[in-house]
Amino acid sequence: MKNQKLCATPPIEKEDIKIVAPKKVAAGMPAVISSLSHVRKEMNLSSCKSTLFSVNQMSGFDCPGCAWPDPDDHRSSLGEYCENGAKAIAEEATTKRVTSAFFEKYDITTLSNWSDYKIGKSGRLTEPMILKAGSQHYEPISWEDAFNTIATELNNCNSPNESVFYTSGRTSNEAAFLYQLFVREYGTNNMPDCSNMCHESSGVALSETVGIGKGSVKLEDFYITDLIIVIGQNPGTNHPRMLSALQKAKKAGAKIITINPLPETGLIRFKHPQSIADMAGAGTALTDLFLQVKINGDVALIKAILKILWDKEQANGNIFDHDFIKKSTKGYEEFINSLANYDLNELSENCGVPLSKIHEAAEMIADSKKIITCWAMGLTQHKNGVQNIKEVVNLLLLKGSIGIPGAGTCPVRGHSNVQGDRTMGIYDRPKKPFLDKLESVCKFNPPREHGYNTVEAINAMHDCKVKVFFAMGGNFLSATPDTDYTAAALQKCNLTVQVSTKLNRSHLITGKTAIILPCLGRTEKDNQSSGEQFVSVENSMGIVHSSRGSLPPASEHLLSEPAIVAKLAMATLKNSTTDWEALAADYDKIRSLIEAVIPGFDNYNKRVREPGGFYLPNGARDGDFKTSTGKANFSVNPLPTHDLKDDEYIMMTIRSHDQFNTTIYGLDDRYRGILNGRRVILMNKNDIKKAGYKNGAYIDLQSNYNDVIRQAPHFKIVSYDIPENCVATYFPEANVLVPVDLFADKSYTPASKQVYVTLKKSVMQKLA
Ligand SMILES: Nc1nc2c(c(=O)[nH]1)N[C@H]1C(S)=C(S)[C@@H](COP(=O)(O)OP(=O)(O)OC[C@H]3O[C@@H](n4cnc5c(=O)[nH]c(N)nc54)[C@H](O)[C@@H]3O)O[C@H]1N2
Ligand SMILES: Nc1nc2c(c(=O)[nH]1)N[C@H]1C(S)=C(S)[C@@H](COP(=O)(O)OP(=O)(O)OC[C@H]3O[C@@H](n4cnc5c(=O)[nH]c(N)nc54)[C@H](O)[C@@H]3O)O[C@H]1N2
Ligand SMILES: [Mo]
Repeated sequence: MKNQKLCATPPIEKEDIKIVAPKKVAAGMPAVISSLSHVRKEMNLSSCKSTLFSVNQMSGFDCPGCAWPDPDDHRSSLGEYCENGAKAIAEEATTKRVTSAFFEKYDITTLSNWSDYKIGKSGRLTEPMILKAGSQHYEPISWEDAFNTIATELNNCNSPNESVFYTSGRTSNEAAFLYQLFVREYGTNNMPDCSNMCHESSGVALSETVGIGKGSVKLEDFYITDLIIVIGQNPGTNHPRMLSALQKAKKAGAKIITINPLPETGLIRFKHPQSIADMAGAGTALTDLFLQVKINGDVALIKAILKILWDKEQANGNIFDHDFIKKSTKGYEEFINSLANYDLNELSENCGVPLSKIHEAAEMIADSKKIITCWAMGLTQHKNGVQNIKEVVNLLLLKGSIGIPGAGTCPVRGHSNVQGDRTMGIYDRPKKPFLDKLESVCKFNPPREHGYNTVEAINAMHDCKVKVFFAMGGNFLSATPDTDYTAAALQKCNLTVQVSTKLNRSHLITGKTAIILPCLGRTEKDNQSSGEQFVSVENSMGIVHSSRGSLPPASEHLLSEPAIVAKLAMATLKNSTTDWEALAADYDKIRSLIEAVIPGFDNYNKRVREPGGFYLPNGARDGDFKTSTGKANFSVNPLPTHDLKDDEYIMMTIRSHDQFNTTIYGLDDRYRGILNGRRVILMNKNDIKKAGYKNGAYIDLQSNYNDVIRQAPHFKIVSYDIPENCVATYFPEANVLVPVDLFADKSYTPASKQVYVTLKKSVMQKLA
């Protein structure tokens, strides 16, 4: 098409969105049918059988979907199956290919005007490609030339800090460790990662309060707990295998409280796709009490619950665990006194949950000794994301519900190895003990000053302080906030490099020169000169286990991520003390190095070969809180306030059922009943009426933050069961509205769940 412009944001397309009633039960037969149809479209039958049957088996590969753990004991013969896991596998194991002929045919402007769905469906990348300065077409480049081009550009920087090395959370422990070693030998800590946009708020809050930035529970704790609180998380879509754990917990007598602005189907009722009884019957009701909180009303809601508990404690005693509070915590007095500053009715008004329901929740909590709290992006991606989580910790500490079996913190991670990547040292603010160890074992002086996190990296690029941007996986452009600003930032770099499995928008909005380095995925065999290799990953509960692919690689030209890092290091570093070639040839050698540097990996090579892997040490799990005070810390967290103007709404950007972050599997959000399109805005029916719109009308969205106006046109209004003044759109379509300077205090996590927006009637109504 003529006159097209390079398009950084998902383009508006002709669409025919259909709205039906939200589903009342999750999984069951429709989930099986949906996943099989994805698998059939992408894979051939024999590879489909061998992959789906070996996913998450003790000797198979780790599902590239989410980070929910596998059962320690029994695993079903059909793989630890889940609908969205199957889609993630089909996406990677697709038989479609992006070859050099593809890039000859399509220029980057044309491709950038495709939807993310269409871009992703192009297939697997097959050979290294370069986009030369000023060119519209990628062309093939040899691996050697690619590494030399990158090395030259890196060595031309005035300082190593003029380059940025991003990581996305699918990268294995072995690749991540080598990658950070290379980056630090090169000389910078500029290692932003997807975790900065994800659970960084959890890491900061948990480190300060309980001394470890990870969750404290094991899967088996779910089966002996009294109460599970699921807050700010949609497991039915994003962690479907968690529903089987919730179902098992319910059958063992646990109660479940759900706290969410939306009545998410997965939390209401569930049919286990591997249980014949479930499939034939009505399934299991999961949630006992649903608290429909306003967006960012969680601190108000928890404070209200805490106040009621405190009243009960004063009246009857026996509600708080005073032995635990005395022995293991700090800051109780100050915290409990701070509750007097709040009025129960005001808190109820503030969070949008009626007092009667808050009393019910408090009653359930009062009656429970062992409580597990699960959360995800609904808590972390707020200005007060860190404080949201600290308030959750306050509740657990009062009840003594941490460091004992059946109780504790459960931040449910996103990417399958995002937790492991951080353990391996992918961090812009590495701790001194880690750097000291790296220095003594690897014999070089690692940089000591902090590097850029994701938000800082975008700003630095925008300020022309960065010449080279290198990404180990992910889709930086589309995952980050403020898409137009980030696009401009990336375009100021001399060189952008993406190590990727699939084509995405970050390959199209680039620095002056761009390189694609195609790599092996999880599902594929990894042969190195010493023989076939496997990698290892750490799941959400701190279990490290192996992952071994079984499919032939998508192309003979692919390299593994560890091999890519090693070859880049050899091309770049002049006097490296590391034997890169040996490490890439035999991953056991990488694991030995990890064992020497990182605590908890003793006998790594032996233990990772044991079925199911091994647990990493976790102080909070054992009641040993390694904080600055040596105790678990209560905290006083202010109530966030929202001064919405009459025409303003607070918007959360969420995932549909048919996507993995920026990878769009399909156009249906089946559970929410939104089919065949993604440019929708979920809105309360009273708000629609008040604003003078009709359900189904098209509006343009605008956010105005610090006097910068950001726009996203053409969203269809969908009347939905969401609190008044709150609206929801999908990520990444609405990322263009998320201000780069609106992020959580301390963690820098972009506040993508709390963007103020206004609506305007769209000049374009339905596109014909
Ligand atoms: N299939 C699939 N699986 C995935 C992913 C995927 O995209 N697709 N992504 C992976 C990744 S990286 C991650 S981090 C996780 C994300 O998993 P989730 O955090 O479950 O994902 P979101 O869609 O961002 O959902 C946030 C939930 O929080 C609610 N919420 C939003 N704001 C608030 C609030 O202020 N308070 C409360 N209480 N709730 C709120 C929303 O209604 C929604 O139910 O999933 C991982 N797994
Ligand atoms: N508005 C808004 N923005 C958000 C969020 C939100 O809720 N709202 N969520 C945030 C969260 S929680 C996260 S984690 C980030 C995600 O940010 P990213 O991790 O950067 O994004 P993904 O979409 O997961 O990355 C997908 C790409 O990874 C590549 N890939 C897949 N598998 C592999 C592999 O094995 N190796 C390599 N090298 N590449 C691979 C493919 O090319 C694919 O296109 O987005 C964040 N952005
Ligand atoms: Mo995430």
